[in-house]
Amino acid sequence: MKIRLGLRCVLSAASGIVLFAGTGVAQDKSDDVAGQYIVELNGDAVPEAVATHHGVTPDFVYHASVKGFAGAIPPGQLNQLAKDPRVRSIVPNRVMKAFGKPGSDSAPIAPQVVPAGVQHIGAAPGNVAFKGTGVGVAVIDTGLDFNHLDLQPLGTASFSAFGTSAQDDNGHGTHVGGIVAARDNTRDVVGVAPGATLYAVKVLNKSGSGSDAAVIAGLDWVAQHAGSVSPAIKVATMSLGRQGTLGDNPALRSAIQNVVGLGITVVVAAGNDPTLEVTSEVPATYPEVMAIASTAALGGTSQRSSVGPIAADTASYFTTDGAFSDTTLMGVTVSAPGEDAENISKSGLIQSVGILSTKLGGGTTRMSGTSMATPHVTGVVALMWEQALAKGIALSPEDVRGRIMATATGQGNVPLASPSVSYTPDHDLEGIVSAPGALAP
Ligand SMILES: [Ca+2]
Ligand SMILES: [Ca+2]
Repeated sequence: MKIRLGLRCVLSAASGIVLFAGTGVAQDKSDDVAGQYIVELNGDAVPEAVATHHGVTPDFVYHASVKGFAGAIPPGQLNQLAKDPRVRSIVPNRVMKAFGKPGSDSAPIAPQVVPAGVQHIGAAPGNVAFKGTGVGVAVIDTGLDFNHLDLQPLGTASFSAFGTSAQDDNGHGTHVGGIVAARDNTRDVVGVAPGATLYAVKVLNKSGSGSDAAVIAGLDWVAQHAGSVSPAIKVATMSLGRQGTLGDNPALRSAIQNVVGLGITVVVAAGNDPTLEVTSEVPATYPEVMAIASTAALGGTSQRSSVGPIAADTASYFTTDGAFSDTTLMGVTVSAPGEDAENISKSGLIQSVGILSTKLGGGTTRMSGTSMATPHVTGVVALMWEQALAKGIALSPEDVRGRIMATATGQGNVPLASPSVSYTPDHDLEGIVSAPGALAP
């Protein structure tokens, strides 16, 4: 029997921007960016030539991950473009958002704290033989804080879809980056792969919002630079998305497919709406990516006598999930900690204690979301790549997925079903990502 708890969920800090909070976030046609379209071209077409021919001045031109362009296109030109044999698809540009929620701030920490999520997946310093050294990780997000002392040194190359610096102006990307690779030193926190090098790929703005067109631009930069930067980019992390379907943006799907085709693992947040299946989240539904759901790293507390505390490895009240299909390769690949714990208040509301990671401007802060679960897996992929490079072998994204799924902790038992009334169990108990498991010979 399902335990009924409150529909609303209270965060530890009411201030700040609530990105994709809880349930009922409608993302239908109202998320189209008015008048903007993404045009995908045949592989031999020249995007600039097609745009010029139709009088379009694009905001983005894509060459590396997909051929095409995006920008404002008036209806008349749209009709002409649709008749051009060089055009493969035209879709409206849509809004994409970060999948993280701010929690309470905390002061800079000394000495270094090993966050609960890092410990829980077995990646605490000294527990595994690799640190992700020599592995590049693209953080496709709101940017990274270039001045944060616990992320130094960052990759020397970066990209912003907004024509400015890739310096983080929101904090979400910096938090995600710290979960992947905060340094093993004496300050702040430590990430899953503290030796990995982070590349800032800014596709979300100060509000944590972006678009399909900006995300494709980020993927295009990754495809173009992954092999030429040092260290090379082997994994990309995307704690973002929108509601959608497998086929609603062929250009975005092509861009992901081509990045994955370069041997780069793409790890994507499943989404923060527990009423949705991952098959209705883009890009998490794409078979080429690893979609990550969120669990609590630790057991929580309960102030309500009729309800026990929420145990470790319980599905987060906010997580989108959905069973993995061996035939379609769609669904959640694995779960990972997207919050430290969930506590139940006297009134029966679930309160999330966020993951501790690096804060924009220095120090640490807590955030919750599938945004925070995803970089735990990304860090494990970086560890796996250091191991592979030491052996002189390459890891295909399917190798990575297979090993991570096969070695997850607690398969068949966890995630435990969330007691939140918003959550519907998918009955696929895929387990929690394990760093030692993924690195086992
Ligand atoms: Ca540190
Ligand atoms: Ca599941």
